[in-house]
Amino acid sequence: MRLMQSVVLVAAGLACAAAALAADRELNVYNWSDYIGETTISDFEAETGIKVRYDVFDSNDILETKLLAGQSGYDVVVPSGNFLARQIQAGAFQALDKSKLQNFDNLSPEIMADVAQAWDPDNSHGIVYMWGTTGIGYNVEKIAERMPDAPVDSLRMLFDPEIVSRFADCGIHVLDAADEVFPAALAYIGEKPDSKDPDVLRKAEPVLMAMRPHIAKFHSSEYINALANGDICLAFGWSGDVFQASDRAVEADNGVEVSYTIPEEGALMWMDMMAIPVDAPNPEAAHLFIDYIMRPKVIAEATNYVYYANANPSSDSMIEPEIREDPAIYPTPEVMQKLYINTPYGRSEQRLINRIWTRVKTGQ
Ligand code: SPD
Repeated sequence: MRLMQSVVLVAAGLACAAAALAADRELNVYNWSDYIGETTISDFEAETGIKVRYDVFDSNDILETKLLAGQSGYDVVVPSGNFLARQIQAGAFQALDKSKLQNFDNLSPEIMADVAQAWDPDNSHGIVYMWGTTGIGYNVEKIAERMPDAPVDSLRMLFDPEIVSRFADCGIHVLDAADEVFPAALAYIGEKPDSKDPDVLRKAEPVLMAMRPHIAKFHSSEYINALANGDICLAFGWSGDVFQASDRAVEADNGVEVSYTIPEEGALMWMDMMAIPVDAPNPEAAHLFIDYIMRPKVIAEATNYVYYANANPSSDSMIEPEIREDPAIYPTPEVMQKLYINTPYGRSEQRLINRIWTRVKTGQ
């Protein structure tokens, strides 16, 4: 009997050890959709023997809800800088162990200094994954048919009711991202895009309400295929996603031409940051993965696939020239002048924004 008990205990112990070992060889990544190289994950798995569970989201709000509830089960997540900043404050992340990030020095010191100033003091919790702008994606032919002199590089395309109404019949999508649409509406009326003044924030509501009747959908990822297939003609969306739409249309050889512009009134420049949740099951593998992503070849392949800029200048020579030299992807200093960043809203400003945004989306 005693021998039997010992055998059972040993077997249970072995099962636990095996489970722990398996967990050690697993990594849970939560990233934006359409935002990774074609073989990035499989290459990492082949090199390290670590199995990756890779899930995707298309909204900072969704990621934040999971993170702040705790026990998300993720080892690496990728919030944008403004969300990272308040999630650091909320204690959602563990400090990075830089001794495990040998490739940290590949990152642009200028960009990391900007990140430290805006969102992550000392760069202690986040590593830039990729970055881009929020602007205007459009179907060249359908827009020209409806308005030959359409101001395609202006926010008037969305916020001037006379203009946006002309495109309602061919379909318009707008990001479901209040933290990006509010600043754009404020930039349009000449206010500071990142204003936190409630009186200024309230001025966005009539601008957004005037656009509302002409919008088919507020959604943050469907517009890629919708633009590519010619199902919509205008989107307020993310730079690389619009370029992917253009690429998909070319691949499909369907005669759809998609283009992207940075509005002359200004555009949001955002950065998405890799970070490790405080309760990550496998922080060791998380550091390995983040370090892997910072390799010049790995991040260059990702940039070449998804058309988003990265913060790793040592990857530049491996980036397709048509991408590296496109000022809508890697903005020139002149274009940079037009870009702004956003910082987190405080609790009461966020409540105000949420209330207005719900009214805008429901049209009430
Ligand atoms: N399809 C990938 C899109 C990545 C967009 N991140 C944008 C965050 C802007 N705050």
